[in-house]
Amino acid sequence: METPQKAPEASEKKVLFSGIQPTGIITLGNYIGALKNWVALQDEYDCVYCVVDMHAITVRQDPANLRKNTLELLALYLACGIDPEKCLLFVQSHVPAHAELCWVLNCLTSVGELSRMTQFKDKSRKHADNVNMGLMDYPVLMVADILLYQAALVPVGADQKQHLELTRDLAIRFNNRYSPTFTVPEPYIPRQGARIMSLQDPSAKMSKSDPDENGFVAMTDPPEVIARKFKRAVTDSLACVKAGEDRPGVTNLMSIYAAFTGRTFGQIEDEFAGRGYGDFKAAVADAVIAALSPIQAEQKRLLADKAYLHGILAEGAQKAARLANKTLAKVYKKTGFYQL
Ligand code: ATP
Ligand code: LTN
Repeated sequence: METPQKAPEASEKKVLFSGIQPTGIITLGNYIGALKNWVALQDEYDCVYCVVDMHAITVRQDPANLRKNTLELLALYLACGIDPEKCLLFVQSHVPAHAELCWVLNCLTSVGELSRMTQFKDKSRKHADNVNMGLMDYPVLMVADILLYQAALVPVGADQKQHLELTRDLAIRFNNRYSPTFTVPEPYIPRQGARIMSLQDPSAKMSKSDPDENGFVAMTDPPEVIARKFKRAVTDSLACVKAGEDRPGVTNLMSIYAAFTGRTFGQIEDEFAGRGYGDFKAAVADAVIAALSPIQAEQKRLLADKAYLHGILAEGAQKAARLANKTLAKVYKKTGFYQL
């Protein structure tokens, strides 16, 4: 089936780029911090949304799972409301220019600046038996992703801020060393929900790799599991729904509730004045279930139509490659690679 996707170059709108790794579980944190905003921004920008499978292999992946997760993530993008007629959707490994630009950028990046990256240090600790070069080079591949499409805006969660700073640094470094080539992008980090915390340890980011499954809500969790996880969420002994720096558990639940109801913290405090955590947690769970149920059903429906999904990816790969190769050709020329 023909799946029309508009190429970013076809309009005057600014380009927006983002990606998520197909590493299996996608959490409520990924949704609130990233995906939800992708949907909201798709009319205002020319959006390019990528399934970053090359990033995923920086930690060990089972090949069959990686393949399965890639299509599931594409289906999730669509199920969340990303419109393939408005956005360019593709898989990173389908466009060789990502690895090619990464190589050139590697030669402009110092080992020191990569070894100081917070995510690299965290992941090196978590995967101490597999501190591979890809893990260290992860941010440079991300820089290549963004710069290839001349993106002006990159919607991500707060944990990616440092990687966006490197993106800006490398874009400016290349532009200064050669001549203006790359758009220098801005991060788009939501004011609220940029860092959804673990339901079990509100001092840690909600993460899919948390060994305690009660710490995260997966986008595919059934309603009863979601309800149970919120019921068990760690709060405090004050038993009053009020936000505060000293009350990270309740504040985190309020951020989640705010993301799905559009209410402010003040409104949430009024709504639950004089009521206990039991009521509040049930309301948060209900709001999350109401939002996720239709997404889950739609993802399932889409996954039954592989031909449709393949059509989107085939066309996406072609369009993405055309855009990416345009930038890469400029880079190769300026770098001094012999042109035929
Ligand atoms: P890991 O949990 O293994 O570190 P990750 O979820 O951060 O992985 P990705 O799947 O690539 O890695 O993240 C996709 C997007 O989700 C990024 O924009 C990231 O900033 C955002 N994100 C991830 N976790 C959270 C969170 N807890 N709160 C808000 N945004 C998040
Ligand atoms: N590192 C990102 C995923 C990612 C990304 C990107 C995000 C890879 N390439 C380009 C935005 C733009 C993460 O969220 N862990």
